[in-house]
Parts: sequence; C-alpha cells; structure tokens
Amino acid sequence: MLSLESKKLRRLHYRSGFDYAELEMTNTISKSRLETIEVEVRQAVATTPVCDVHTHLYDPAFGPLLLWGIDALLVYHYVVAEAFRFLPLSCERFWALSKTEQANLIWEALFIEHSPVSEACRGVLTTLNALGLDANQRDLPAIRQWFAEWKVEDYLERCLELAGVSTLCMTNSPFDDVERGIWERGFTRHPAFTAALRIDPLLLQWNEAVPRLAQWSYAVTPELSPKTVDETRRFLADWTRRIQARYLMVSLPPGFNYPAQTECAQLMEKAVLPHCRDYGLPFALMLGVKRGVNPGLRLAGDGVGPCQLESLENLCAQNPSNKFLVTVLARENQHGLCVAARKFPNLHLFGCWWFTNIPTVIDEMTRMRLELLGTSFTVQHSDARVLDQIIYKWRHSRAIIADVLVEKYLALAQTGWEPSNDEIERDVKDLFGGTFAKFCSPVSSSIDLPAKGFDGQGF
Ligand code: HDL
Ligand code: ZN
Repeated sequence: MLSLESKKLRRLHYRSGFDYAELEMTNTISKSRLETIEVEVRQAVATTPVCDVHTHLYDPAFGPLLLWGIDALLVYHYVVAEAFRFLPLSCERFWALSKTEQANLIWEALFIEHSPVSEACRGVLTTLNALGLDANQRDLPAIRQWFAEWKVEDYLERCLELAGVSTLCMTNSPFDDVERGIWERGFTRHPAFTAALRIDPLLLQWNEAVPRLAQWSYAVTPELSPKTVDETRRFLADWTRRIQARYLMVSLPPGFNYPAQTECAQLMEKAVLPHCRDYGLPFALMLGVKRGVNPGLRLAGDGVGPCQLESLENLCAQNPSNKFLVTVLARENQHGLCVAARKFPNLHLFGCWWFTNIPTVIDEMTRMRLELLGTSFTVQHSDARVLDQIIYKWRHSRAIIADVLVEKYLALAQTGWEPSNDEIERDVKDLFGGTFAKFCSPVSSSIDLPAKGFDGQGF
C-alpha cells in the first residue's frame, strides 16, 4: 500500500476547498466528521494500488520494447504532436534524427522556448519531480545522466511503487514480428504484467492478415468459409492460451457498424465473440479512432471522430452472453455511452482514453459516470507507452478523481448518509480495478437480456 502523510493529501487537491460550515447547517453530521470524510477519501485515492487495465508497456523480458527514460518521455507521440506545432522542420527531417536529437529539439521547443503547460509536457515534469530530479535547472544532459545510472529491473519497481500500480495489462499483438518471436520462445513472466490479445490487423486488415495466418499454419482463405472461421478461432485460442490473455481488444473507427456484412462485423460474430464466450473472456472495444489523419506524424497522426453507439448497443443486446469492455475517444460520445451502460449489464466502461485523458475531460467524465453508473465502472487507465509515464498519469488522475469523490461523498453526507471509511476504501478499490476484475471473472451463467425493443424499463 502507498503511504502518504495526511499533509500530502492536500496536494492531491485539484479543485478549491469545500465550505463545511454550510454543509453542517443542513444535516446531522458534524463539521469534524465532514472534514474527516474528505481526508479519508483523499487517503483512499492516494494509497489504493491500481490495476492499470490498458497500457502499451511490456514485461521487461521484451527488452527494448519496454520504453523508459527521459528521451522516451520526450519523444512520446503526444509530445511529438505538440512539438510539431513549433518545430520549423519537416516530418521527414525530424524522423531522420536520432532519438536524442529529437528529444533535444522537443525540449527546446516545448520546455524552454514555451512553458510546458500541456498535459503531456506537465506529465514529464511530474514524473521527474516524483523521481526526485530538479528539472527546474532546465539541464537536460544532467537529467539524461541520472537516468543512465539506472538498471531497468530496478527502475521498473521504482516506477510501479511511485505510481501505486499493482498490476498492469499490456497490449499484445501476434502481428508484431518482434513481439511474436519472444512469445514463441517463451520467457518467465513478471508478476505485475498481464496480457491482452490485440486483434486490430485481424478485424481491420483481413486481406493482409490472411497470408500471415496461412504462413503460421492456419488454413484460412479470404472468404469466411466455415473452415476459415474454425481456423481463425484456433488462432485466437492458441494466442489466448500462449499469453494467458485477460481479454481480447480492438480499436475501431467512427464508422464501425454492427451488425453488418463487413469482414470486421462478420469475423466478430462468427469467430471473436464465440471464442470469448468459450473462454469466458471480455471483448474490449475502443471506439472512434481515425487512424492516419496526418500520416507524416506516424503514431502522433491519429485523430478522433464520434462513433455510432447504436452499433455498440446492438453488440450488447444481440450477444447477451458476451462481456464488453468499452472506452470511446470522442468527448461527445461520453454521455450516450454512460446511458448505454445503464441498459446493458454486460457492458463495462473503462478509462479516459487518449485525447480525453486531460483534466478537463477526466473531471467531466468521472462526474458523469458516477452520477449515472455509481461505482460500476473502471475510472481510469494510463495507456502508458513509456514506463515512467505511469507515475504522472496516475498522479494527475488521482488528484482529479479525489476531488470528484470528495464532492460526491459530501453530497451523500448532506442527505444524512454517513459513508464509513471502510465503505470509501471499498468503493475506491472497485473504481481502481475491483469492478474490472469482477466483470472479467468467468460468469456462472449468461446475463439474460431481453431482446432488442423491450419496453425500455432499462436497468
Ligand atoms: O489504439 C490504442 O490502444 C491507442 O491507445 C493508441 O495506441 C494511441 O496511440 C495511444 O497510445 N493512445 O494513448
Ligand atoms: Zn492504447
């Protein structure tokens, strides 16, 4: 458990303080108890270990695939996108530079020539500060020297401890040639790293995936014949077992339709969803990403668009024995997604994904979800690509979540309902991965849902 003295808890503040005198006038709970509730909420949020349900980090056994250190932090694609708004050079020239040269340019542009007020830049500084470095000297070579003295095994444990992350889920793709070879050779797993089977190439580039599956001895053809479906399911089963996948995952464009005659929808219906039912695994959908809006920016070049929530409703209603983990990228979809989650117990919402992972939207989404779903969702994931990022992504989010939860528990207290410390700790554990674990665990029976078009009484 993280241990933070109460005085540090105030640092978790994201919004202004609360007027207890006014609260005390309206109910039976004393002012001192109200103040204690705030401290208990901040303590619980600050010290509850999280299960980080979606990252792009790798078990240290993957060697260079696990990114860490100041240059990796500075060339993170979120930061690169912001740097290009100031850098006077072409994408081609930038990508031709070494990582160190790229990092130097980014440091100058976003930290020295302009104040690093963006979430991604502030995150770099939060991380350096938490590690005990004085970035205020603005001495990048000295910072680099500090990182050079670490061994990754030790640094990994330090980052997990500072972030308060107990376990994290990787994003694992058999279609990544480097990663596939390491899985096939086998390795001793780090206990904090769990796996998720990412299948974007299978669902979104089926015609390119077919020859690769065939090369791996799966007898598939471009036509979705029964034999091809069976062989695709064998591929999913082999990799589910090999990596001990906690769930399957795909990111989908705004135009994703279900049901549909597309290869994506047909493969979902005939292969992926039956496989998930057989193995009791959730299917995670990340909806609304527009890949390659500006291809020259590479990973930084993806955009966002509103997704069609009706397709998600159809998936949940027509596959009641499947479990769906969902996060969506467009801010304008967030309210409708919460309403959809109220209709389908087999739909579990997680995290503030990518462009929504900024204080303004985290605050709004967390309030909306608590107000519509209670604690039946997973409040955040880091999506970290660089190990050190878990420090800032979780510190920034904990501060916002703490403020929102203080407000919600004080609003409870105003009704005369006094949340106990045990109840507060239970709820925070739930929001930080507890409900996710319960949702992922094999269900004894399918969640029976009425067919589409029921009388709308909802859940
Ligand atoms: O598709 C995804 O999982 C996204 O999270 C992308 O990897 C994206 O590049 C990202 O890192 N977002 O945070
Ligand atoms: Zn991701």
